[in-house]
Amino acid sequence: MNKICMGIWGMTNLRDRFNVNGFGEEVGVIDRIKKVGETEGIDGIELHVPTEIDEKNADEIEKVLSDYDLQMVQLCGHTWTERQYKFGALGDTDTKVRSAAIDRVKWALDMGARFNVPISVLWPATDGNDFPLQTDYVALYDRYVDSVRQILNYLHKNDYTTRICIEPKPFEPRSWIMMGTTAAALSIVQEVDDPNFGINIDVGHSLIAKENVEDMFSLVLRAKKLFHTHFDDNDQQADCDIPPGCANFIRLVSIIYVLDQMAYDGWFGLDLFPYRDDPIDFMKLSVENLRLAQSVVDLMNKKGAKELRAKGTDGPAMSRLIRDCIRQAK
Ligand SMILES: [Mn+2]
Repeated sequence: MNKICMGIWGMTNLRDRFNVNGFGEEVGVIDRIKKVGETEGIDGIELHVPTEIDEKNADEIEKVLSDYDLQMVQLCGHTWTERQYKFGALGDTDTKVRSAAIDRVKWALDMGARFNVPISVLWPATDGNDFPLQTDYVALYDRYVDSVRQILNYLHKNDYTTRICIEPKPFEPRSWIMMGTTAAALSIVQEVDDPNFGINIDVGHSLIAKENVEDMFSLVLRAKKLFHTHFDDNDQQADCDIPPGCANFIRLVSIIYVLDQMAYDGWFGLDLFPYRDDPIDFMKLSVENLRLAQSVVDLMNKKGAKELRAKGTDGPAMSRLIRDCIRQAK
């Protein structure tokens, strides 16, 4: 069964642009990891260099991970939380900024090697545009791909086994973020064509891009490039990061169905932002919904879902099957 891990960035006082002080209390990194460890059904964490881990607290983090039998699943170089990354990072026009971003990702790989981290995400948060024609996207892609190649050369030179994933998102913080759709990210991944370079689909990002999520999962899985997942849900208006299955449970079932069909054996990551709620409750609800969706899919497999899908002509029958399996699943 796929293991579940939690991104610890959402487990502290969260701010939005209308309340820059947040509605909660600050929680330190070690205490956040302990909360993950105390939550049944979660076996790993995701975090960022250097905002959540650096050389100063790495020993302490190593100890607490060991105490709670947690794995560090994803370690991301933070390339959007500082002034220098205002207009971009791996694709920035300023070579100094671009070098700093490349070094930041290398730092995440070095730190990750110590923890045997399987995944490192690249999110091009500030590489994009706000104004029409502000950004030369042709040149931006050239610079971004060059940065990725430098990072992959470093990875192979050091014999690191970490797999790097682009996580596409269409907008926020910029009005538009480069390669903001799943297929756009896949086109860059296929251009670079490296065994350690693939995709992390964040369900919420795909939803705000108004994508057909089951199509996108199928596309990336078919290309053997789905290295990681971020689960969360929203109503396709904003990336509000509520637990998976809360806005649309049938959609969660359809994602899990495709993952099962293609024998995805990676992690189910949780990228949640409980602005007004308890992070532990968000994690529990996520585990419940993911496991329920998996039970529904198991039942669907037993009741002939594959045969129903084969011709693509049985929409109402499939809808009844999903409904009945949700009723019966435990
Ligand atoms: Mn995410």
